Amino acid sequence: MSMDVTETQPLGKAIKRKEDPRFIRGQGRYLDDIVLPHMLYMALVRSPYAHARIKSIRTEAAYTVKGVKAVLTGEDLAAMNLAWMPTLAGDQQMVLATGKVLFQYQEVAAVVAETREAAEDGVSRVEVEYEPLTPVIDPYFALTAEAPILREDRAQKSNHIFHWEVGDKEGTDAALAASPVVVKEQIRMPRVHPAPLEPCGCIADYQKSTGKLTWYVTSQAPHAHRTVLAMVSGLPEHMIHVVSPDIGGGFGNKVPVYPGYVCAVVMSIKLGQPIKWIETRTENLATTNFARDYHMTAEIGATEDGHVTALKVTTLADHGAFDAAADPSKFPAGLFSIVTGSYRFPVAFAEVDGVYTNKAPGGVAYRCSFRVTEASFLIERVMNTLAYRLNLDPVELRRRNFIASEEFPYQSPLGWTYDSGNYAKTLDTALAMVDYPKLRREQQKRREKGELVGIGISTFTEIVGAGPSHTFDILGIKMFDSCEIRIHPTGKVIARLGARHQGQGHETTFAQLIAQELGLSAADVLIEEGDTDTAPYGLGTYASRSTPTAGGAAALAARRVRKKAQQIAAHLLEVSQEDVQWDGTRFFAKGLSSRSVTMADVALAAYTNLPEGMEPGLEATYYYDPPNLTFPNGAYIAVVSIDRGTGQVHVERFVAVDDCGTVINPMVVEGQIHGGLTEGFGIAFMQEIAFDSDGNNLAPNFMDYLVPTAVETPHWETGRTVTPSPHHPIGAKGVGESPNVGSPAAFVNAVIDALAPYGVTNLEIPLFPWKIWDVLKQHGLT
Ligand code: MCN
Repeated sequence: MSMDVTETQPLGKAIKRKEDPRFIRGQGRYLDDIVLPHMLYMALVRSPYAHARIKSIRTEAAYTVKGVKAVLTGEDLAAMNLAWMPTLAGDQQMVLATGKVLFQYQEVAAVVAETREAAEDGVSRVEVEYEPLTPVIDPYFALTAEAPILREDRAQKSNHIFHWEVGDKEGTDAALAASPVVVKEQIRMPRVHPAPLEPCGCIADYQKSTGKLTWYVTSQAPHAHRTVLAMVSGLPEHMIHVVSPDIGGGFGNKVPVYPGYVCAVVMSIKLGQPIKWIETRTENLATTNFARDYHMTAEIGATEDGHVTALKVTTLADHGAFDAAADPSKFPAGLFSIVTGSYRFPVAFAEVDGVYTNKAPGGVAYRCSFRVTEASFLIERVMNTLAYRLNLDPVELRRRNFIASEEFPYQSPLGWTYDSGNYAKTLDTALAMVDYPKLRREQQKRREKGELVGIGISTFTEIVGAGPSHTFDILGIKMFDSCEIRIHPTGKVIARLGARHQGQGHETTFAQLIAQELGLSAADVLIEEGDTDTAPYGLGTYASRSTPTAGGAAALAARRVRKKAQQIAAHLLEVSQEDVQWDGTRFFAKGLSSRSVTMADVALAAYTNLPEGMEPGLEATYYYDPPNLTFPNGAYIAVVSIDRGTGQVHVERFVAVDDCGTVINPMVVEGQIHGGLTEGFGIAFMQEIAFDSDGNNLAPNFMDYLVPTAVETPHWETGRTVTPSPHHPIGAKGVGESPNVGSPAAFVNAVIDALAPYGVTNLEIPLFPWKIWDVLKQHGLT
């Protein structure tokens, strides 16, 4: 049941989202709604080739189009020393290509005109002469001596980007050699795209008179964008004002800085007019940050009675033409080292090699996850293989290997300290929801009738809240987050955070959190994010970090405000500070509950009636550097049947039990889980950005890249367990990515379970019906 926004003590209540009325009524203010006086429009010339030498670029004809004002090429940028920009992974990316193009749809020139149509017409008149080169599409081939070197700009003459390893290699090899049972599986997570409904874009508005640049941009991380832009452009950072308006979905796609952004800024400075650039759907799908493209091999050692002894993982990561993955700098493979998952592996080793190919750059985002989705998919899939090998129920295998609740904080062999969890309880809750023994009996009966029915389990551990400054930074910037709270004289509150929501409901949930700490209702608290001139510095919203980092800052900023409020309350109650008590909604004199003041009373006094010598006002800012990440987890069960006639998989049931610690708003959390499960369903069954041998992107539109709609999406059944994070100020863990991280393996394990009696133990996603149909045919099941 949803509650009203005026409820006091709102933490944990299903309060309706404050932002929804404006979105539902079409009153959101998105980038394309912003129209500035004298605004011009930009469109980009893009390469039709995946790999080609640029012989010449002729721009004259573009100027013959009515309304075209200017054309920018890589040579122009090179003359300004702006030909290259740093990526968040610390690589360099060409802003506009010079010399060579390295992926299909790469940015080659920018055309600015009075209308979008004229800009696009201008684009069609720019003449680029290319000499096609052999594209490198297969990442394994890219590492061979026969492969051409793609990045001629780099000192290192190889397509190899990085090698990263973690854990005890010798110990793992020895443990595997000594293990009575070893299973080995190759698992690929193909390239996918987060496909937000609103593509990326910006308006650069440079005012010559003041020298100030206002940059409206679809940004999940406005402060980081400001800093990167300052680094790239040389503009002083305080003269850049980034405004991230309402965002129509981000899912990690709006974390990086894209070449079009830099071109728009350069053009605005050059022409002294605002420049709007918004991608087309194809530009978004074909050039902006994709995710996955991990080619993984895992070996698990175990005893005959099903206790795991070691895990070894080898991975090739295809990063495309430029390493633009938004991974924290100490972790070129993101948080992949969570790959030991929920299980007590005595020893483990993981290594990842990054490689360049002629594909669009990127490599991390899709409900972000910083490679946790890849890691969870791998371990949950290979644990399934181990269960078949041992002839053990996958539930039983998991039970035998779970980290026990009393073992937390748990030190994983790959370096993480898991904060808290009760995996057995979470799994038991999910099993009870499906009545597992009954479900297995029914499966048996249906199998006997010739039906292909499968049950898939995934009991994953997430790692979220990239923040602790001793461990995390992006381009050297520490990943703390922040909140500033001001209480006005009438007791109304404005709170600004360094996070930037894109649909996650922060206007409601952070209002609830702050209201709870201040004894107010969520209606009394206005949340503002996304404006760098007003919000304190923060690293933004991705990696489910807002609750663990900005949420921690919000709670602690509120407590800081309350501390001052207590001093003012003592003055109003005419008692000493030690004799003031707080009961959650008011301050009262110890032992005298009839003498009390509310936060609103205190707020008025903060501006009108202060104790002698006290600074007026009631506000505080907190920069929260969390001591650790948070480790949400869940148990997911999928039940599927396969149509023998078509290969179509029908998801009959899906039960998701999540533990994200203390819940701020159960309705918002449920919404996050529904959204993430739907994306996980898309990854398992519908989506792949594939390339042909010439490097042509085969899915640069919604005809070929499928996003689940209400028609395909299964019905989700959700449940919850709560194990608070011991180090977070309110015990909350992040949740946004969990369903996307945990669900793909449950789906695939269920399909494999349906086919396991016929000897199938591995299938490569996405499980398109035609792929399943081929498998059915091979096994005589059609
Ligand atoms: N929440 C809560 N109690 C908890 C944990 C979270 O009530 N214990 C609430 C939060 O307060 C917040 C929401 O759930 O309102 C998600 O919180 P959190 O897990 O902290 O994640 P973020 O806010 O940092 O969002 C990031 C995450 C990621 S990484 C992507 S990508 C993503 C996502 O969330 N992109 C989204 N969810 C999305 N949802 C929408 N609608 N659009 C996107 O682009």
